Amino acid sequence: MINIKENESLNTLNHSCAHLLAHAVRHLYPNAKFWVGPVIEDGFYYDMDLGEDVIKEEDLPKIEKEMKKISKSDKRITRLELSKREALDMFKDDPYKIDIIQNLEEDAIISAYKQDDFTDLCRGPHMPTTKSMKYFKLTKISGAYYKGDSNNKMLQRIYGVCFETEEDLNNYLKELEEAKLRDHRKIGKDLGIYFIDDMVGKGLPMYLPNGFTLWNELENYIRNKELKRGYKHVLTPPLGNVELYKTSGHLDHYKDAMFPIMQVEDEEYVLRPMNCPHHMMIYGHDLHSYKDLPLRIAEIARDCRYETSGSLKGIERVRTFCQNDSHIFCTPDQIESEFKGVVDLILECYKELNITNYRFELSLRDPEDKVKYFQDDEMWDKAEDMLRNVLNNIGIEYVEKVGEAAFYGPKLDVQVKPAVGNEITLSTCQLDFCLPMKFNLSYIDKDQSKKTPVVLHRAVFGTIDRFMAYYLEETKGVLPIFLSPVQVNIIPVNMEYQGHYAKEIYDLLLDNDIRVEFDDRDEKMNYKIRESVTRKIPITIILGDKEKENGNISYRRYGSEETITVSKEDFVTLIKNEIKSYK
Ligand code: TSB
Ligand code: ZN
Repeated sequence: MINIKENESLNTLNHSCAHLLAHAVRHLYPNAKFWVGPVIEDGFYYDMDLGEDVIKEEDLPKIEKEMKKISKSDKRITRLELSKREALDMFKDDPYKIDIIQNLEEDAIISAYKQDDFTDLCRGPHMPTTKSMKYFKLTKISGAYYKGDSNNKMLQRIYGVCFETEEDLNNYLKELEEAKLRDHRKIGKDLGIYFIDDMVGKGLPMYLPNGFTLWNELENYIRNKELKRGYKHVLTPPLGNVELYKTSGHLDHYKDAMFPIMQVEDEEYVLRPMNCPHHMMIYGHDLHSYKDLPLRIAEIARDCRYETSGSLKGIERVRTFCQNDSHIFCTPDQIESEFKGVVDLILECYKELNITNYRFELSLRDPEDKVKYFQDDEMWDKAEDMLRNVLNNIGIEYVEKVGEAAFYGPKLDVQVKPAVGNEITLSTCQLDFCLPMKFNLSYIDKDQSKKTPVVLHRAVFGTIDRFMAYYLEETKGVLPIFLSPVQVNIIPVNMEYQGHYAKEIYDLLLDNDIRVEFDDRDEKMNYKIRESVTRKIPITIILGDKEKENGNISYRRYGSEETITVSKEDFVTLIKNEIKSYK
C-alpha cells in the first residue's frame, strides 16, 4: 500500500483534508477545540476535544457531507503570517493551540491557514482551494490521550484519507478492506485461535484449543532449531524480587513499562517485563571457564508489560506474552560468530516459513540522550561497530536508526508490516556489555584471569503471540500443514455406507500422530466440504464406495480443485513426510 506520508503531493493533499475535516467539525460542533492533525502513512487524523459531545462511527457520514459542502464551495486557502502575540490573540479561545504557540520561540513567525470562516495554525504547505479535496473518506475513530500521556484528557481522533482521483480512492479503500480481511484479529476469531475479554483483562489473550495447538507447534519448531544449535533451555518464574530488577537497572530504565510493585510479606515483587535478570542468575549459579562459552541459555518465557490500553492490538501487542528468548553468554572474540549465528537462524526460519517481506534495522543510541542510555561512550562505540562489521561481512542490507537502541546496548531488529497499522519488530538481537557487569558475572579465561562475559539478547519469533499474529496475516490463515490445528478432515460421501471406513481411516491417522477430524454430522457432503475450506484445513479426505472397496483415500488440498487418490498407506507416508520436512 502506498505510504501517503512519504508521497509529497498526497501528503499536502491529506494535510489539507485534515483542515477540511476540522472545518466541518467546527461547523457541526461549534465548541470543538483542536489539537493536532498530522499526515500518517495511511492518510491523516485530527485529535479534537468536543467537550460533552461524542462522535461515533455513525456520525462520520454527516461530517463527510459537511466536508463535501465546504469542498464544493471552492474557498481559497490563504496563508497568514503572525507574530507570537498575534497568534496568541487569534487562538485565544483554543487552549490546545495556545499550548502549541506558547512553546514556540518569542520571535517566531507563526503561520496559519485560513479557509472561509475557519483558520488553523499550521506550517503548511496547503492546497490552493478547498475544492482540491474532492475524493476523501473518513475511515475510523478512536480515543487518543492529549500528548499521548495517559494522565491527560482523552481526546477524540478521527482518521481519514484523501486522493487525487476517485479511482485512486476506491482502489485504496478496496486494499484497506482486503487488509481488514487479513487482520489477525479477524482470522484469529474465525479460526478459533484466541479471544480477549475485558472481564479477564485488556491485552491478556486467551488461547483456544486451535490457538494452543498452533502455539505448541511454533514452540516445538523453534525449540528444535535451538537444540540443534546448542541452546540450553531453562524454566524460570514470571516474576521476581524487586532487588533483581534494581540490580539489572530495569527499575531505573524500564519502570514505565512494568506493572506496579507488589508487597508480599516483607518483600517486594514485580511481574517481569524481561527475562534477562533471571538468565543472568542462571549463568551466575555456576562457575564458568572460557571453555563453557558460548553458553546459550534459552526459554520460552512469560513476561508482563504495562502497555497503554490504546496501544494494545489483538495478540500483536499484549500485556502478557511469551518471548522466544535467549541470552547468549560469550567472550568478546565470539560476538561476531554468535551474532552471525543468530542472523542465520532468523533467515533460515523466515525462509522455511515463507516470510519474505521484512527489513533489517540497526538501532543505535542517541549519544545526546544521557537519561535513557547507560553512560559509557567507549563501550557503546565498540558495540555498535561490532554489529556493523558483522552485518557488512554477512552482506545484509540494513538501515541505521539513532536513538532506538535498548538501554543496555545496540540492537538489530527485523521489521515487518502487519495487515493494518504501523511496522512492528518481529525478531531482535541485542548486544549487551552492561548486564553481566551489573550481576558481577565472570569466567576464567585461558590465562586464568577473571573476565566478564558479553551477552547477546535474542528472540527469533519475538514473542510467540506477536509471531502468531503476524504469521496468520502473512498466510491469511492458510497455515503450512505442520502448524495447522486440524491437518486432515475426513468426510464420507454417505455416513451410512462409508461411515465405518471413515472411522477406520480416522483411527489410522490418529495412530500416526496426524491431527485429524472425522465429520460424522448428519449434514450434506457438499456443506461439509465447504466448511472444511472455510476452516482452511489443509487436507480434506472424501471417501466414497470406490475408496472403501480399494482401501484408498481421495483427498483435496486447500485451494485446489484437484482430487487425488492414493492407497491409505501412501497417504500416511506422504503426510508424515510433509509434516517432518519442517522439523
Ligand atoms: C530479546 N531482553 C530482550 C530479549 O532478551 C527483550 O526483551 N527485547 S524486547 O524488549 O525487544 O522484546 C523482544 C520482542 O518481544 C520484541 O522484538 C517484540 O517482537 C516482542 N514484543 C515486545 N513487546 C511486546 C508486546 N507488548 N506484545 C507482544 N510482543 C511484544
Ligand atoms: Zn534479554
